[in-house]
Amino acid sequence: MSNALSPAQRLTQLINTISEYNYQYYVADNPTVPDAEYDRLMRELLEIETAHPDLRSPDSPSQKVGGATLSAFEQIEHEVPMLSLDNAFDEGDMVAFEKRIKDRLNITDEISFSCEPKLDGLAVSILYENGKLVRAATRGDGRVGENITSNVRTIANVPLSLRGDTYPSRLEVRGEVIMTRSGFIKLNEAQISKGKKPFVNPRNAAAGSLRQLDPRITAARPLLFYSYSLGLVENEKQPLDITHSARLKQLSEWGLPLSKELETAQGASECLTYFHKVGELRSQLSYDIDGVVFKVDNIEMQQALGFVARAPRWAIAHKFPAQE
Ligand code: 5U1
Repeated sequence: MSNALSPAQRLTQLINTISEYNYQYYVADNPTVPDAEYDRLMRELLEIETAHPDLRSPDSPSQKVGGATLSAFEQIEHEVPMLSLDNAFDEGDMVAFEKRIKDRLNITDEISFSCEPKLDGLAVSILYENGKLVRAATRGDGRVGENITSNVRTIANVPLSLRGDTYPSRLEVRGEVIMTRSGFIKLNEAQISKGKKPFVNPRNAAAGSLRQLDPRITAARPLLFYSYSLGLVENEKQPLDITHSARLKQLSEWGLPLSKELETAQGASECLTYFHKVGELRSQLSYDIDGVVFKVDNIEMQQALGFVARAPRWAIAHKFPAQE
């Protein structure tokens, strides 16, 4: 009997291998394959798909190039609203934030916070059903956003399929789409050389790139996505962790990218240390940030604290002074 794989079998093998390399590169920050080998596998995959178009699947890495042009963006109602954040501008605001939480929960113990950079991009919600990316939407007004699925599918570090088999059957992941500073500079050089108007900053460039009706244009733009929370969760196969920080870590195990600067801190004083540390790092990061976000790490405490208007009582954005 021959050991040769059928085109369908080889294609499945290539999709799995390339998806794993993408995970190692974008999420685990541990590139495991030389570019030349990656390109060779990608070429082989494209050759099989060209020879057997019926075998082309929507989760193939080849589908990152962008599909058909849209005539308009459809409106999508978020099943779980996308919230915004209250701001803190100084140490006093942070101390008052912690005090409000302790008073409301009637506790004196130190609160554990998840500490995250506040990426200066566009908030996006991505829905996975049975591990497959089925929909992505902008935040819009928090209740209704725009369907930008075709564009989000082209973002290099957004997995089209989740890893493993422990993810809930419906899982919504929220985060920020950004353009790196180096990608922004290159894009603007290309804009200028084509006689086009340059973008004002990476945030505007990311926003403009996501609002393209032709996903092939989005695919050519250097966008990245970083997760910061969960939205809708249905039919968990295993209970979700009881802390926000562990839930984020779980997202990365399912293949979703996280920013590297995530930490936890005890109390407002450690939060302020994190604020100053990330402030020092700010100019060296590959993307723009406009502050840091602190979230009560314990999910039960988050639930007990609830919301005021559209902002949770359990989170705050500590903004950096505006930069040129
Ligand atoms: N890092 C981070 N950015 N950010 C923005 N976390 C985070 N959380 C947000 C927003 C609007 O909203 C929470 C209420 C989920």
